[in-house]
Amino acid sequence: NSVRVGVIGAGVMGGDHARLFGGSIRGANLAAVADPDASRAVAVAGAAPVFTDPAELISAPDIDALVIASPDSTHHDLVLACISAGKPVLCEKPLATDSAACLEIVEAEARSGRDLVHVGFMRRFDPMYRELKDTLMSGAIGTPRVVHNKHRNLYAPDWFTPSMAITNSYVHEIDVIRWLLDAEYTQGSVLMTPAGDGIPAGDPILVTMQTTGGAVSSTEVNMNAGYGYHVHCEIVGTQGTVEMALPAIIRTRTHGSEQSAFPENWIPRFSDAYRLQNQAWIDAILTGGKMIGGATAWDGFVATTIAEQLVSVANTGAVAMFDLPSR
Ligand code: ISE
Repeated sequence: NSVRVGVIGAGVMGGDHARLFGGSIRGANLAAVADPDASRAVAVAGAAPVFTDPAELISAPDIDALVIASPDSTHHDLVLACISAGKPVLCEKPLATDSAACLEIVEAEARSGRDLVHVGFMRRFDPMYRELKDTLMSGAIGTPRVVHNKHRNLYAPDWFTPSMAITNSYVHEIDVIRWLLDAEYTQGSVLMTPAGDGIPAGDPILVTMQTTGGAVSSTEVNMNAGYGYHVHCEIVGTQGTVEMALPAIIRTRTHGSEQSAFPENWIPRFSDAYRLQNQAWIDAILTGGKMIGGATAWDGFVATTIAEQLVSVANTGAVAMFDLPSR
């Protein structure tokens, strides 16, 4: 019994999902890939057939479940098409580019009466984030007060717009901090840095947030850090702190210096997270149960609605007092 997965989008993420479903996920197989550029689809599809129209892939009778890894602006329509087809969908973040579109998805899924939609907030499955959460929940560091985050990319892709630092990158912290703390956000603000050295204004940014439990967070989102991909989180509690120890799993010493390598992007850093997330998604489909630990459509809505409100104050220096409807 194998779930026949169709992957939509053959870019960096679509390619990685295709590779995972092509052999690393128990109970699933890569059944097709769709991309408007057939040659890109062929490059990641292996022996699986390719489509140029994602709608055809979604409705194909021999496809059981879909992964959406196409550009952010296409997510809304594609997720709705999956719900209409009654097929489980794992959509890369963000769920949609604005909160109203996310809410439409939440409502369409509720009408279907099934848990069809999950969002690829894979950090929830990252062993390092999981250990941070376990340590916090054990009570070892007391009550959490501050969460410090670094979110650094080697360089911004050419299609990146300034607000995407929030809507496409910082959404990860929006999701993972509320998951770590089991709290919601009450207010937030964004500090911008000026343009210089060929890097546009507003890169890096510093985002500060207040949460319902009283803990605050600070996050540097840097799209052009220049040295590698680097995500780090430290939680300060009333009795101690806990943080990610290493950027890499090995350290090399030669010629009087010490080296610890940074990956080029998020795929090596979060490889375990993607694999464990995709496995949990397939396990839930096979058993007909709930996906354990995954982000729901509601979580996708929360992340986008908070991101949207931060973007609206980003250039003003004002504090956003978040408006989050009740579930
Ligand atoms: C990218 O889309 C991701 O999802 C990565 O995890 C994130 O670190 C990066 O900044 C985003 O652009």
